[in-house]
This record gives sequence, structure tokens and C-alpha cells, in this order.
Amino acid sequence: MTPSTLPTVLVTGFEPFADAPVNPSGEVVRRLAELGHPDCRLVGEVLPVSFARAAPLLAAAIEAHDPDIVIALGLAESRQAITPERIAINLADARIPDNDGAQPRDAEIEHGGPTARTTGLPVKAIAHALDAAGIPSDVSLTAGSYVCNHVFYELMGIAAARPGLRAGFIHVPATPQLGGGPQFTLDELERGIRIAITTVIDRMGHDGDLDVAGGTTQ
Ligand code: PCA
Repeated sequence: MTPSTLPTVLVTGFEPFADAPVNPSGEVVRRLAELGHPDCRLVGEVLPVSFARAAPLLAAAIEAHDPDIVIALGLAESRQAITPERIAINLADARIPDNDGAQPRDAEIEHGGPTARTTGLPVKAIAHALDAAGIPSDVSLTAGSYVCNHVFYELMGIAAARPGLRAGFIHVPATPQLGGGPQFTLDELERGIRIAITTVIDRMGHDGDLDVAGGTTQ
């Protein structure tokens, strides 16, 4: 493949939140954007942990780069694996304020929007590829009801209006810098997301083989 035929992949992560010193999702994106990926033209964007600002910035990045694939990343500190998300829900219910101090409770993301939107990524294939590489991974049914789910829900709305765009969300676990919890190094996370990117690229052009919510595996 010549460089011009490589797909464009937009990978997003988040800035730190809730007094944490770092957010591994944003750190992985910075690394990937700096080092690139041999299978694609990789663009990285670190989003604010803001209900109001994150999705518009994501939409602007999609407009600017016109990617073939969008993989949005976020931190799920209590998880012990890299978890591709299956379903975004039309609910914002924040346990803690976001970085702007906003704390929506029991609110719809889009008034009258669909209750759920499903991923466009082959989540089971990603989880299998990661497991095969010795990196713990599980498909997750919900991205919660905080800023990550909000961005995931809006991302899938954008993707519905852009035929050919494959998009979805992956939560990553904590790194040692966050103390306690599961211990994934940033190197492992980077390797895992590289594998996820390759898996999605390898399956492009097989639109028909994605079953319900990214479920077909082979
Ligand atoms: N995780 C939060 C928001 C930002 C992040 O990295 C979440 O899971 O909603």
C-alpha cells in the first residue's frame, strides 16, 4: 500500500479528571500520535472531560480529518482489562462533576433521541485479538453514564450520518501512576490499542459481517 491509500484513523482520549494526576487514555493517544501506526494515517486528539465541550470538539476533529475509523478511548479505573464498548445509552447521570463543574443527573443526552446506539467496531474480534496477544480484554455492555458514554453516544450519532465511517469506544484500565487498582503499564495499553486499530483496519470492507452491536467474531 502506498501512504495515500492508508486509511485515516482518528484516536481520541481524555485529559485527567477527578483530581487524578494523569489519564492513561490521553497518554496513549499522545504516544500513538507521536509514533504513528504502520497500517494507517493516525491522528490523535485529547478531549476535555466536559459534557458540554467534548462532543463538539470530537465532531470538529471528524470534520477536519474525515477519518475512515474513529476509536474513542477513556479511562475506566476499576476495570481489569481493555474493554471495547458495545452500547451507548441516551443518559447523562454523573456521580461527580465534570472538569467544568457540570453534573447532569438523570438527563437525556439528546432529547427524544434513541435510547441506545450500538458500536460500529467489531468488538468481539478486538477482544479476541487482544486475548490472543496476552492482553486481558472483555467486551463491555455499557460505558456508564458519565462523559465517556456521552461522547460515545454522540459519536455514534455522527457515524450514522457518515456512511463508511467505522466508529466506537474502548475503555482502558488504570496504570500504576494512578495507584491501587489493576496495573497495566502504558506500554501494554499502547500495544493493546495498536492491536485494536489493526483489527478494525483488517475488517474494513466487511461491513456485512458485523452482527448485532459488533458481535460477529470471525
Ligand atoms: N473516563 C470517564 C470520562 C473521562 C475518562 O477518561 C468516563 O468513563 O466517563
